[in-house]
Amino acid sequence: MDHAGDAHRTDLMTITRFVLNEQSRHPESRGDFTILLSHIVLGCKFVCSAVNKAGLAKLIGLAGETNVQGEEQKKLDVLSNEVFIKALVSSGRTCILVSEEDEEATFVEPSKRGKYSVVFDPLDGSSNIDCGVSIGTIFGIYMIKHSNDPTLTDVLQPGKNMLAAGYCMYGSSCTLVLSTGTGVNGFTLDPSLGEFILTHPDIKIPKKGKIYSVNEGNAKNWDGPTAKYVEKCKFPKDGSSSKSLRYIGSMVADVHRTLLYGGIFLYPADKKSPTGKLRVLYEVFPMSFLMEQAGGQAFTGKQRALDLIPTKIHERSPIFLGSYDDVEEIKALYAAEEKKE
Ligand code: AFP
Repeated sequence: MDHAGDAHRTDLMTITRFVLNEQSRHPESRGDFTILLSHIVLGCKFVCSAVNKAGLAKLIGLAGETNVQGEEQKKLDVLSNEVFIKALVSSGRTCILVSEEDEEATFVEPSKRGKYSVVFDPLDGSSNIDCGVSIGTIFGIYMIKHSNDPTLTDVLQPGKNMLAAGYCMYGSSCTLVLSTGTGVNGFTLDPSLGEFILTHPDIKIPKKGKIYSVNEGNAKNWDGPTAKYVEKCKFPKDGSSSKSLRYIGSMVADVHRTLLYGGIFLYPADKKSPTGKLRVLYEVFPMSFLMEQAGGQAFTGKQRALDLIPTKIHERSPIFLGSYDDVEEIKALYAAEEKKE
């Protein structure tokens, strides 16, 4: 009998237990972060269940359409947003919420306010919903300075000031990847227990990868360094093998693969979108935070991504993130271009 294996199967490290363990290393902590996280986890479980039932329940489709009972249907991304906003407000630990779905930030009413602000995309990759491809929730958490007088400047902070970041991927399994600033850990939802269990402890991204991930359909509009980099991936001149291309078009899924297998994910600026497509606060920052915590890098084409100071809540930025050595290469190409100018 494999007693060691048994111990592993019976001594389950749930995400709550994991965060409580981390909290015990900070004697001054009063459990607020654990409470906030448990509300984020609740939102993820709800969205996971809704995504799994979407085809059956006809939750997909256009917001505003009516179902057979004559009730107005909500699109999954609209529904997910409502669930997260309500869960975060009711945690009593948040002050400002920025969601991809809402044009304006939500300022929590004073009686329910706490010291954290959460920036999030409740359902990223939503154009993939109708064909059942992996999608996800992305979030980042900041501590605010004055909870009695919160302002937008509390969230317009560089990503390096985040306390924690993570994503939940709704795919063949439901996986939550989290960093509280001391490495990256992955938890998989056990549907029979309804608990996220630690399955990927201390994730480290390979130093160099064999995969590049980019929407090549935009190639005609790329700038010089991006075009040169992708050319190098396909036709390396140093005798190394070409890299494989993998692109899902759902950032959570593309970044998750990059984190586990190594390689690089690119969403560059191009002539049509000079600031790229992805949003700084709830796409670029959380994913860059996780990459750095896993030993990789994240670069905007000009600077370290986490040093960027956003001026608007829905600001966009180009992003190159992944294995340390692969990002080093693209940084060198941008540095060479800058020297020429
Ligand atoms: P949608 O939410 O519109 O599907 O966009 C997804 C996304 O924001 C991100 O998850 C992808 O990495 C990226 O856009 C894909 O963009 P392209 O379709 O332009 O490649």
